[in-house]
Order: sequence, then structure tokens, then C-alpha cells
Amino acid sequence: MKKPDAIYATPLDEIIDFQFDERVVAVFPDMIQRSVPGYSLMISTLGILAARYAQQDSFCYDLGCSLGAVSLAMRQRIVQPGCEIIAVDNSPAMIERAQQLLARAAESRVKVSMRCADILDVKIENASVVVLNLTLQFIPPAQRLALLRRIYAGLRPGGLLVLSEKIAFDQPARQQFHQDLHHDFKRANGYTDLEISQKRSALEKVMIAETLACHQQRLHAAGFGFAEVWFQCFNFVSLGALK
Ligand code: GEK
Repeated sequence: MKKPDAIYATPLDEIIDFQFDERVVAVFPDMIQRSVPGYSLMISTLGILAARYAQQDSFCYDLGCSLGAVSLAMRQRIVQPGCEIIAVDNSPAMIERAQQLLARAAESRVKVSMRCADILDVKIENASVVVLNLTLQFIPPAQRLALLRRIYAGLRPGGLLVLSEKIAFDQPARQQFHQDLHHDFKRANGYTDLEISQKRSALEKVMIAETLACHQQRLHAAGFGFAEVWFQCFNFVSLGALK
């Protein structure tokens, strides 16, 4: 049974910047399912993408792994021998809980190593798959290109980067359309207008959404010649970029 997310359910005197602390960790599976349209489909499909692009004797990285959903989906599908998944998150509470969940998961031939570290410091090497599932949006925009360049350099030829993000739109009408539908999605999942607006304020400075064109240009600047949208639901998009 998932613990329900009620973090922003009552009026708060002061809205502090969103943090991935113990309170968020305790409700994270419920929060992400009710907040990100298509989250479950994205996770299960990421396993399929990883299974296609994983290469023998290589590393598959899950950067900003939270509770390890992507790692578990990749681990279930990857069949290539000698693959190891490296899951990284800089929230100690997330990694501690992710390790407990991993210990409870079904046996697998694919090893998962979990690390509490900043993805801006982690060495990316001998990689066949790198996943940034809803993580780049929490990295300051000025540091995003350098990170993508390091990922590109650490990928083997033919390797895959998956980049999933909440996106913004240049044209106000498109922004309004997707934002309204995203809020309807949250209301349909039981969030009140107060919860939606307080969470929005908490995320304002820590989660910076950019346009799809901006992400595609940056991927090209980092070296990726191919970057294709494989998933979109409202203002949530996932791209597959190949080296
Ligand atoms: C999922 N991928 O379930 N270094 C390491 N981790 C970071 C950093 C950083 N610099 N910045 C943020 N994080 C997951 C969902 S959640 C998305 C990813 C969301 C971590 C942060 O601690 C959090 O666990 C994660 O990135 C973002 O598929 O909650 O919207």
C-alpha cells in the first residue's frame, strides 16, 4: 500500500523550496504516479529501450534514480551478459530507501550498484545506456550542457541516452493547453487546487523546465546526432538520443 502524498494539502505559512527529504521519500511512489502523466508506461518502456541498447560488459546508468524504478525496469529486461546498472542519487534518504527496495526485489543476473552522489561528479564510463528520467530539470541550466557532454563522452558508439523532462512551450496558447491538462490530470488523481499551487511554488526555483527545441539543440551540441521523441503526454516528454 503506497503512503498517500498530503505534503501540500494544508495551507502553509511559508513555502520552502522543494527537497527530496524523508517526508518526500515516504510518499514518493504515490506523488510521482499522481503527478507525472504516463509515469508507469515510461518506466516499463524504459526497460524495453535498455534491453535493445544495452551492450555486453558495459555499464547502464540511472542518474537521479530516486527509489530505483528505472534501474529495476532495466534489470528485469536486460539480457546481455556482463551488464551492471549504476544508480545515482544525491538524496541520502532516497538512496537508503532505494537500497531497501532493491534488496526486496526478485533475483536477477544483472547487478545494481547504488551510490549517493551528485550526478555532476559521477564518472560516466564504458556506458551503453544512460537514463536521465525527470532529473535534468533539477540541474541548474548553466550546467546541463557540460553534463550531457560528459555523458556523450562516456557512452560507447551505438549507446543510448534517455532524457525525460517536463517541458515548457514558447507559444502561450500551447503552454496553457498542456499546463491546463496537466493540472486536470492532477485533479483527477485527487490533488486539490491548493496542493497544485503550493507544490508549484515549492518547485519554482528548483525545477526549471525548458522547451523541447532547447533540449534537442543541447543534445546536438553535446554530440548526439540523433535525438527522437519516443513518448509525450501533455508537458512530459522523453527522448532517445544515440551516439
Ligand atoms: C524515477 N528517475 O523514478 N545528483 C543526483 N541526484 C539528483 C541531483 C543531482 N545533482 N539533482 C536531483 N537529483 C526517477 C525520478 S526525481 C523526479 C527522478 C521528480 C535527484 C533527486 O534527489 C530526485 O530523487 C531525482 O533526482 C528527481 O524515474 O521527482 O520529479
